[in-house]
Amino acid sequence: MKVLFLNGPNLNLLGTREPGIYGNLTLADIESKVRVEAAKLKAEVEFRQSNIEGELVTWIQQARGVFNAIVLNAAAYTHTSIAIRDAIAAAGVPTVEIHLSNVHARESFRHDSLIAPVCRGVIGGFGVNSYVLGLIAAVSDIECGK
Ligand code: CA2
Repeated sequence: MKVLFLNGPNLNLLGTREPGIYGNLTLADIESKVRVEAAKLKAEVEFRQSNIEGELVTWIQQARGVFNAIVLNAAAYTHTSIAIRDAIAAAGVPTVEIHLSNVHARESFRHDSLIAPVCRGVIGGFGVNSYVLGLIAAVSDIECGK
């Protein structure tokens, strides 16, 4: 079971700014917590982050046949990117959309997700636990589909 975690723009700044919204943990701290859960689930995880939409699109395309699932925090591209939506649909790799914050409790422009319709489901609002829950959802979803 191989799960690819993809992180979108500005998530490299986690732990350095806006702790009130996104918490104090860095992306490396989050990855460590996910790896603890992955070991329990006997899943292999890979973590990547990019500020570039096209790089995320390429990684989604390349995941086909290599990863069993993608857990994706597309950050602001969640609300804007038809290219990422099309890549998820084309790759056919089951994808879980995640968010640190509860986007529905924030500005209205964050309420819509262009990628949610092509994802298996959406988890948000639980901070670092959204990542851990995303992994659990991805692994159990794949196991159920076997
Ligand atoms: O809540 C989430 O995980 C988001 O995907 C985060 C995105 C935001 O655009 C989405 O609406 C919800 C923003 C990520 C920016 O991360 C920062 C981290 C530290 C300091 C500044 C930005």
